[in-house]
Amino acid sequence: MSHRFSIGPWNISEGRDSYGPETRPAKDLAWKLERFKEAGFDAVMFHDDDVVPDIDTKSEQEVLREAEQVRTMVQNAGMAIEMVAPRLWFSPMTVDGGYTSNDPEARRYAVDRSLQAADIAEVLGCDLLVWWLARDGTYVRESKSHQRSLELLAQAADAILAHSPQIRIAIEPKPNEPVDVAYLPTIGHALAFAHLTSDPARVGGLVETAHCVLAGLDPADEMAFALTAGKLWSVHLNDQNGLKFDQDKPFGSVNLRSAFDQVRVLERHGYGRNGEFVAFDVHSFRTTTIEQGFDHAVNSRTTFLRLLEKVRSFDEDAAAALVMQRDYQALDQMVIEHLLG
Ligand code: GLO
Ligand code: MG
Repeated sequence: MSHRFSIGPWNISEGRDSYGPETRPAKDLAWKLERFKEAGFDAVMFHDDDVVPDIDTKSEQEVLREAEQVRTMVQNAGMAIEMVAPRLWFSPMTVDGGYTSNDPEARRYAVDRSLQAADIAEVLGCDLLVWWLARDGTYVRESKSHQRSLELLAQAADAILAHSPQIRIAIEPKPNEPVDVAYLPTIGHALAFAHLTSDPARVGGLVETAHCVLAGLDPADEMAFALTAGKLWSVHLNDQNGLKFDQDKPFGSVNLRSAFDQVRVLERHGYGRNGEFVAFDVHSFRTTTIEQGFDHAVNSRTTFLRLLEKVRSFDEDAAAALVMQRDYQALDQMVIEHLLG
């Protein structure tokens, strides 16, 4: 089976970080689509305001009209649209969180904006709404009640599920950053949370490599957990060098063996058979020029395909025999030798 690849416009970025400004010029969607297509990507991931910039200043009618134009543009570029994510972490309304803010007006804003994002998804012809709950957590744990926050999250999910019968919500768990402690830090939390909603079958997950590392968990196991439940609806493959800020490094660039294990687990479970995309959530280094500003994604895709060959040529029978003999030492070296080629 061949895989289909997905990427977001935010993955070609301007290089700004907390300590300094942009190092690359901004490029528009048309420029990015051209690069995506040329590099062999099949689909685009969008935030609601990637589709409609300055979204909060526009009427619902204008928003949907612009979404229609983007749909045509992406179609003309020969690509599909994988998902839409409401960006609930930029607005002054969501300083204290989206759905779990202590301010009822802010919570209403978060839900309204999410319903609109579901409408945008419908116009774009996709059924996946991604929930990266950036600010739904706390800086000061005593400032919110965990139970109350879970109830608020369930109410928000229910509002979306009722509003858009075609939508599935894929929760992208992350343990921290920008908040100190998040409410849904792992895929286990996300899938347990699904059962607090009115339609658990329509609430699943998206597992990102870096977020698993930040949670001190194994990315391949986190993916396998969701796959076992039939709920791995997307992945954000990237890499992360230990416990620090979220790095979104090229896939396989820190831990090649872990990347091999992730590809192996996806392959073993037949990931992609139900139309799932292999997506990368990767960022260029700040030192990279705009001319090389998409190489990190191209390289991630290449690494995935190289590892897929490694997975397919891995002698699973020999590995199984070593497992039978409980010779895990030999198995360990067998994997290393295979990766070294
Ligand atoms: C940040 C997240 C972010 C999301 C994106 C889609 O840590 O990985 O990039 O994946 O906003 O919701
Ligand atoms: Mg991500």
